[in-house]
Amino acid sequence: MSDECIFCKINRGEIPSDILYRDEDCFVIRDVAPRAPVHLLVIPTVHFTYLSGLSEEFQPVLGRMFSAAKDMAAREGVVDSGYRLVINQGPDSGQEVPHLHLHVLGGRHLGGMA
Ligand code: DGP
Repeated sequence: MSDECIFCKINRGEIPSDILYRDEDCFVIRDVAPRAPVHLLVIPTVHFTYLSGLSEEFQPVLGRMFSAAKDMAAREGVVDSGYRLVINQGPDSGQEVPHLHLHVLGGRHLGGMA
């Protein structure tokens, strides 16, 4: 946990947010500035910024995040139309929040990769 991290504050309930899904490893919210009709964030409850900071014992957390993303895509009805999973890492990616998270984007044609 980080005292100042927005996503840790949401996890602790200090910033109100609709939690769409939660398990022991991660939770899911809607992005505050959606770039597609479906734009969810899958966020690990453990605070770390980069995949490179993830020790081996936390690797199952990544599996749980991808599983949550898949399940949420189904709940949002975008499995057949397709969706995109994005993890931004560091300045060149445009990462704004320094707490690892998985974007789930869908509901429109997303175009090519940047
Ligand atoms: P990234 O650029 O990968 O770090 O994406 C961070 C995303 O987090 C960005 O799309 C906006 C979203 N975001 C930032 N603050 C909040 C917040 O307080 N609530 C919610 N729901 N989303 C937030």
